[in-house]
Amino acid sequence: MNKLEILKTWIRESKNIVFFGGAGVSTESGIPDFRGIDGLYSQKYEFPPEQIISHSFYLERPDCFFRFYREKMMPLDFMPNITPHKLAKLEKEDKLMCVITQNIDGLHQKAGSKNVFELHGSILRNYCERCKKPHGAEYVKYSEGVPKCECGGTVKPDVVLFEEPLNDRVVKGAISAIGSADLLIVAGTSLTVYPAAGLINYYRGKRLVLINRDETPFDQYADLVFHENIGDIFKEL
Ligand code: CNA
Repeated sequence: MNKLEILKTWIRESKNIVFFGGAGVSTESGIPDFRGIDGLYSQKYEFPPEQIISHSFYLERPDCFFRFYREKMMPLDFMPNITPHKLAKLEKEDKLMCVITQNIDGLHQKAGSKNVFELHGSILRNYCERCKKPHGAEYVKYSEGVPKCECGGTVKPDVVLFEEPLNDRVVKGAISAIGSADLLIVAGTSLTVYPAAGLINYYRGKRLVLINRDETPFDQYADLVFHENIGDIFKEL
């Protein structure tokens, strides 16, 4: 049996599939990743992106943070590609337990997925740091300078910056799902950002599938590895 046939068989035989994804899931919708060849890290900025999107930089240079954030991290008009659509369908068919994503673009929900653990938050949620009032993504995207609430507080995106902890409830939910999965599909992630990448160590099954264009540090632990475009695999499923 070839690798694709094995994956199809595993999906057919599974009842508790968990999908763990990263920025590579959205590149086929036109949203650049960080570490792929066309990713943000290959472009040149005044400061390295990982510095700009850190908590300390947000506090020290909020104007510069929001300039970069609006321009590079707020892809509001993009539509889900085949992978989020197929995952939403698998959830509807009661085969997929949940999607765990490091993405912040909301594409899985746009495709119809209900059970999504967003490890790094979402650009679609924004809260005033002072009065906690929620603000829409458009409000942040189309304001100027540092976005302010009517009360004068800064509107902060509900996105986990470098140096910030992950949401405890989200992490616990993700760990519990991975721990009870009969098939774990990991796709479109360089698996270099922690603690997110470490969560796949909670998988106890024997069907770990990795789909990523580039090699990852976890390839050696996977039971099936595809170094291909995710969409090319998902369109066959
Ligand atoms: P990453 O480190 O940029 O890695 C992405 C990986 O996906 C790379 O190894 C690529 O080779 C691979 N890849 C890209 N496109 C495809 C494709 N079509 N098929 C197969 N493989 C592909 O991204 P990670 O998610 O691992 O890193 C985590 C960061 C990236 C999180 O904090 C995210 O918030 C952040 N991020 C999110 C988005 C988004 O929400 N769409 C975009 C860019 C970065």
